[in-house]
Formats: sequence, structure tokens, C-alpha cells
Amino acid sequence: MADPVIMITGATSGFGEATARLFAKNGWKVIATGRRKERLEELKNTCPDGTIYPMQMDLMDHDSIIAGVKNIPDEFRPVKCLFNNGGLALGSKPIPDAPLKDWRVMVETNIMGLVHTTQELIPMLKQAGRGASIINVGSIAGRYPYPGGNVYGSSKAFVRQFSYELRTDLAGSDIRVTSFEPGMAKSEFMKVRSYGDGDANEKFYEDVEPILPEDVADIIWFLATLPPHLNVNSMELMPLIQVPSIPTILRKS
Ligand code: NDP
Ligand code: 8X3
Repeated sequence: MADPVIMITGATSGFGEATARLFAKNGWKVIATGRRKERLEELKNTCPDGTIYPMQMDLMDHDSIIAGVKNIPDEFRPVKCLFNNGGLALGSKPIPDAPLKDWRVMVETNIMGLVHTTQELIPMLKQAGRGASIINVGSIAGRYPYPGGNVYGSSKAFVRQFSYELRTDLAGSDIRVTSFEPGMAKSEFMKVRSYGDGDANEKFYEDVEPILPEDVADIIWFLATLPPHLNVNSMELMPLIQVPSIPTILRKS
């Protein structure tokens, strides 16, 4: 039987890269996507031969998604698991100081990129048959608001609801759908959020034990290889050092 195939958006860093490496090591083929071509090539060159198909693709550019999917070679078809992971937060300013252009990028990437990729992949996932799955990366930010979370958190709330809508519309097919919602995790997430400030990234994760990309990879492996009659609808994951707390009270004094 042919090796199963996973397509991962945002495989150039963080969760996506760690997941690509784990699946490639465990005998899957991986369609690894992202904008940074040199990182995709590096991934290909450091994983077992023939396991990685690098696909340069911009989630904000619908045409690049269509072209990328159209050009997937036969040996990487059909896709059995779509890991909709690529995304970002930009900035931490509260409303109304946050720049509209950052909001636009988050909506275009986290919402429209995910929707377009899903739409393009569904025919192939149907072909893959029993055991196929879509795993969407939401966030605890989509459930618990925090100052400055505004459009980022809202985009991730969309991901959770869209996952449930997808599951409903795909009922009767073999495709499982999961909304995976992690909390604080160490990747390049804060570097991107702070417009490229690597020091801010390091500082953010000082003195805490966050989720690691390899932890996420293990969970994606668990979800993608569950028996085909099971569907995890949503999974919220926090590091032990992060707690969901009671809503904030603003006292008069
Ligand atoms: P990283 O910044 O390390 O990785 C983000 C990935 O998304 C990169 O591979 C990047 O690739 C890709 N990406 C971003 N924008 C685009 C785009 N326009 N087109 C294609 N790819 C894009 O962060 P994480 O690994 O932490 O983030 C992965 C997902 O997890 C995101 O959706 C994030 O919102 C979510 N998340 C992160 C948490 C955390 O605390 N780290 C917690 C909860 C959710 P490239 O730049 O090469 O295009
Ligand atoms: C990333 C987690 O809480 O930093 O989605 O927004 S959080």
C-alpha cells in the first residue's frame, strides 16, 4: 500500500516544521508548504529521501493555493490528512490603536487562507477514503479574550466554528474534522507578532515551560492516526503553567 500523505500549511517553522519531521520519520509523505522556499528546501534535505514535497505557497494568495494543489505530483496523492496550521498574530495593541493593515493580514491568512486551502483539498481527501482528516489550528485566544487579542482571537474563534460547520457539511463522508486549540507555545510566533523582534520572542518564554512544537507534533500524530470511526471535535491544550482564569473585575478603587 502507498505511504499516506499529509499536507501541512506553515511547515517552515514551529508546529508545522516539527509535525513534518515527525510524519516523515514515521513513514508518511509530507507536502510541506510556506512562503520561505529556502526553509522548505532545508526541510527536504534533512528528512528521509523522497518524503518531502516542498510547495511554496502564500496563504494570502488564492491563486498560489490553486496552482500549488494542481501541481501536486502523483506520488503525493491523494492527501489523507490536511493540517491547516499556517497562521500568525501581528501586533498586540488594543482596539482602536491596532493598525488595520495588520488585521487584514490576519484575516486573509488565518481565515481566508485556511478556507481556500480546505476547499481545494476536499476532493482529494474524499479520494483518500476512511481515515482522512482535517486538523485546523485554532487557539485558546479564540475562546478566552485578552487585551490586544482582538482580531487574532476573533480569527481563531472563526477557525473553531468553521471546523464544526465543516464537520456538519461533510457528514456522511469519511473525513474527520478537528479544531485543535493550543495555548502558550514556543515557536517563532512572538517574533512574528512583534514584527521580527527575536529578543521579544526569547523574553516572552523566559521562566516558563511552554508547549513545544514537538509536543504539538505528537498530538497531531495521535489525531491523524486515530481509528477511522473516531473524531475528536475539539482539543484545547495548555501548558501546566497557563490557567484559564475567572473574568477580570474592574474595581472602583
Ligand atoms: P511560527 O511563526 O513558528 O510558524 C508559523 C507558520 O505559518 C510558518 O511556517 C509561516 O511560514 C506560516 N505562515 C504565516 N503566514 C503565511 C502565509 N501568508 N502563507 C503561508 N504560510 C504562512 O508559529 P507557530 O508554529 O506557533 O504557529 C502555527 C499556528 O499555531 C498558527 O496558526 C498560530 O496562530 C497557531 N498558534 C500558535 C500558538 C503559540 O503560542 N505559538 C498557540 C496557539 C495557536 P512562512 O513565513 O514561511 O510563510
Ligand atoms: C497563541 C496563544 O494566548 O498567545 O494563539 O494568543 S496566545
